[in-house]
Amino acid sequence: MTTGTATARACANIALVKYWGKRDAARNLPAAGSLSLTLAALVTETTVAFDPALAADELVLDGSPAKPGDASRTSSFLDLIRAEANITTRARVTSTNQFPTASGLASSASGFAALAVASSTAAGLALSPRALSMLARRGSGSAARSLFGGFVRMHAGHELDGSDAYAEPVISRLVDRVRMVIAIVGGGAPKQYGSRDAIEHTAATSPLYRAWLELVPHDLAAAEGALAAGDLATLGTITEANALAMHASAMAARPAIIYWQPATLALLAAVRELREAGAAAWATMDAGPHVKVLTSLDQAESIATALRGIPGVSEVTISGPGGPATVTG
Ligand code: 2P0
Repeated sequence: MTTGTATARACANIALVKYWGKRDAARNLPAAGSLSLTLAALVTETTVAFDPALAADELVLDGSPAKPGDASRTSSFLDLIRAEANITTRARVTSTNQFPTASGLASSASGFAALAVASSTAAGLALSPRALSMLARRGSGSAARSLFGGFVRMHAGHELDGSDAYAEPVISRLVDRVRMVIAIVGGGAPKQYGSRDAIEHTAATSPLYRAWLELVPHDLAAAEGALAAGDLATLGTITEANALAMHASAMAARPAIIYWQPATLALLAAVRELREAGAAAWATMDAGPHVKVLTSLDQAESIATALRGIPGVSEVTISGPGGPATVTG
């Protein structure tokens, strides 16, 4: 009988080369690799308490009982932990995001990374970072990357069982120089299309999906080359182009998936103007209307100031690189 309790914290990450496609939905295996930056400003803290008195798992998310869909996804993840630890005990999970949940700010990445670390620790499992990354991937693909700090590479792998689909850190001296300016559009309202369904719909109906998948390995190789060379301008150029290609594939789905709002386009134009004026600024967008701008430590404040005045932008935050997911209690 297990009664373990553990608390973990994990940072969300923003992909510079996006994950948008699966080779196996059941095992949640990505169709291509991806590359991300873990962010210190986007933190989830999760406590898991296995309790023999519970008849079912319980999930409290940001202070309220979770919606049935979130609760069942968490319970399915805990089933993986229970199978690994050979236990049947149910758990109480309390998770708090220190940023807007489910609005394209990668809360599933930090959420499932924190859940993987807290639940495996509470169940008495001692897993390697790679095993934890593969486990977190089963919860959410991007969560595999949030196990690690700084720049992180996710491998698509080839094995049918997913044993080579894990993330690992990428060492680059750029980690001391980069910042991400996060411009929130529309007050952090929940997104219209969850990324899981949107990925499936894009793969099933978009005539640009194949082209997108063919592009990713090229962008990954070029981005890794830029990281090795410490070349922020090349990394930024790939980051913005890759995000636009991902969104193009989603917009070409039938019916279309469009995450952007007018303020998203205003932010994209502002970033382009800043760049034309000599600034180091490159935009990326995920499954939501917000714009995240890759920039350098010395320019982050002036870029944030320039974006704050744009109509429809409700909040602008600067984040440095975050560290790995850790047990905190
Ligand atoms: C990424 N996104 O690379 C991309 C870019 C959204 C846009 O990973 O189905 O929530 O749980 O594996 O991880 C969001 O997808 O998808 C995501 P699942 P996930 O960050």
